[in-house]
Amino acid sequence: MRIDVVSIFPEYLAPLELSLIGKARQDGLLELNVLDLRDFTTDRHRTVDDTPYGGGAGMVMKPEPWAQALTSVAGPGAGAEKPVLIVPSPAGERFTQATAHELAGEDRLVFACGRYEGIDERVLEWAAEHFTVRPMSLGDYVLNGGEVAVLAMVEAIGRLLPGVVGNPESLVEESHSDGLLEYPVYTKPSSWRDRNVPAVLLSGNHGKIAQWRRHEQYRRTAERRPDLLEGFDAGALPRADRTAFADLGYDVVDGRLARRPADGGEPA
Ligand code: 6GU
Repeated sequence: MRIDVVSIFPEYLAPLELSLIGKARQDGLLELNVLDLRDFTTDRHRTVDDTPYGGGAGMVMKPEPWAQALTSVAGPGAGAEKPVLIVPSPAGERFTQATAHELAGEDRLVFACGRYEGIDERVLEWAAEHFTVRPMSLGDYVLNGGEVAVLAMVEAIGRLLPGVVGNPESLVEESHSDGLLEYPVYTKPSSWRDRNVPAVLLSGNHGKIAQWRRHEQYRRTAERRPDLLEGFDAGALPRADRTAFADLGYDVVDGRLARRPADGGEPA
């Protein structure tokens, strides 16, 4: 995979030289280029922003440097397929593990890091001729610019590329891989400061361990992220799992989980 990142703070992306992603680049599994948007300006001050039409606070990123930068990355020599242009923004569509998997299947990704109040909207309209444009948000909070979001998205995508994570098994049983939060984990010593590792994990009974872990996933997800359970596909679950969900206040309706109403009445 090839990734290009355009930013006015290229140094912000330096952590992508480290750890798993840095190693993937060294191993040739990932080609990653960081471009400085100011290198695509033509004025003496290397201006990238201006005041917003219609008034209001803050500054807006000017279209010309963006068009130059994006043309240089998408320009002739780019493959037949349009690269995906990801525009980090709190106003974007939500980036999830499913998005990471989807984007990990692309040949080319380009990230356009906005700062200030954002990029002139016409850039995104124009860019659709050369890219599949995807404004993406990490969640419902505001960052000062797209760079930190790009660090997160590139790591989430990069670790799914073949060969990047040494043991691919570790991608299977992790939070969000099956729509649930991960179960709690323990290591030696089995007793620490009067706290014992749950006995089932020492039992050697792999069926029992798998069931305990699944039920811990349910319990944790119900407590921390009940939104993930609403509509969860429970059609094929064993009876013990349905009972576990019933104990957590969820019924199975038409094969899907539904939170039992507080008044004990029928689910809507
Ligand atoms: Cl992707 N960008 C910015 N600037 N703020 C965010 C975000 C992205 N996701 C959440 N907040």
